[in-house]
Amino acid sequence: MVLCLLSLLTLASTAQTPAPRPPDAAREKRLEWFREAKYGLFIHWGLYAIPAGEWQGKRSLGLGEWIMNRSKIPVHEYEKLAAKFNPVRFQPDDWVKLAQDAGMKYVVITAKHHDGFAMFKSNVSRYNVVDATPFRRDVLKELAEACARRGMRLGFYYSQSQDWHEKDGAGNTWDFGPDQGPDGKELKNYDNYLRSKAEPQVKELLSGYGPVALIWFDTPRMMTAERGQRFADIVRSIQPQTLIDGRLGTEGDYRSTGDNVVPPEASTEAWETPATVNDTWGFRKDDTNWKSPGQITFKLVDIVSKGGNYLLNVGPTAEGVIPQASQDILRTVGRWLKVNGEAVYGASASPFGTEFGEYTSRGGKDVRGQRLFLPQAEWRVTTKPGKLYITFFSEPRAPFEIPAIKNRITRAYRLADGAPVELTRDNGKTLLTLERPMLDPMATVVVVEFEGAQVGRAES
Ligand code: FHN
Repeated sequence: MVLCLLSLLTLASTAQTPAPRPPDAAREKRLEWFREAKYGLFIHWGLYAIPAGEWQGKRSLGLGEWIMNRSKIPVHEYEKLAAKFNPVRFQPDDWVKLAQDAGMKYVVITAKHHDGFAMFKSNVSRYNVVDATPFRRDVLKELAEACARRGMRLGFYYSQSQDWHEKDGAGNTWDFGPDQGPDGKELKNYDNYLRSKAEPQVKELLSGYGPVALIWFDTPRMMTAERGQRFADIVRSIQPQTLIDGRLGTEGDYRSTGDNVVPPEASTEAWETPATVNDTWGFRKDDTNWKSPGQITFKLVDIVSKGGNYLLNVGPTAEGVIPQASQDILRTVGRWLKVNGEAVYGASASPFGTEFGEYTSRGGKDVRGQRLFLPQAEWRVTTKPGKLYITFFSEPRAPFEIPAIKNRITRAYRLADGAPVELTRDNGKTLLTLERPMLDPMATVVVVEFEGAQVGRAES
């Protein structure tokens, strides 16, 4: 509990609410499905699943997919993993089915992570799953086909800047020296890497795998506006409807927060939090620090109540199996969503905000030197025309006071079973009395209906 509160504290306090961007009709159109979807499955899968956090008998600390960097593995050694990559238990339909059972509406898989290995057949580099492994199957093609069969949107993660396999890519300092000198001068022929590998591979992804929901760029090192624009132009010219995330290095379609960071306030701008179920993205055999279904449900509703999307990660093993613990957690949340999804999909942010918590008035700073935010986690609110969805994560003090609104409240009921919830009015306040114990101790949603479509805040 203390740990949970601490992590909420740090996460909530790191994000800054950016200035809103000018409206852009074409972008808003592209974003329609994304704003409705709210919840997606991230998949980090690559050669790093083989060492799974251990190199030459030694535990390699950090994220599973960073093992090449953390253990300073030379390219000629790391490359040998490709000859061992044979995930015979890979069942793309099962993966998509898991996402569906979990209530997720889109899938994003690592097409190429920082290690430079392509999980798809590429004509640009033979360092790919078809040409360099005994498996010889185009993983992305099979997943794209399974997604098409099951009506699931699919996006690709592509590490545009860091490529530790290439002498001119960013990030591999142990084989190829630093990317930049102390004065910032570039020491590698970075544009050579971009033009000969990254840009053509992004073209391949947009040309050979059907409709691509989004490209998830990451860690934009040395990404000048001009370089970023080259990628944006590729995306727009091949698939104009494909979304670009917030980590290209130039403006994307939506804002990506830091990893596992949930901002303290709501925003009308489209945004997404990428997050882990345990601590790593790529599989590590020693990482069993799973978040509970209740924690995941809270994070999902918290994010939606602030106007964002939740992209939650799994890290399949080298055999092609998504760890059972993460499957179980995701499916438990999925069962909750089956009953309570109306409060999530297509729902808008809270009109209130007081329930998120508050900045400390004592001038405290968090570990990053930013104003300290003290989050509250008892309840969250999402909205649709004529309705407020109040999700309780712990039993409210009876009676619960609905924050003041101008609209007349007409009725209240539990979303899960439609049972009426008692409403009383007292001195201009509207109070809810929720039966105890709460119907679902993990999270119980009460729908409050009001007159008119949009809620108007009133002075309390
Ligand atoms: O370095 C990567 C990391 O491995 C992982 O892919 C995450 C996912 O958001 N992105 C980078 C760190 O922010």
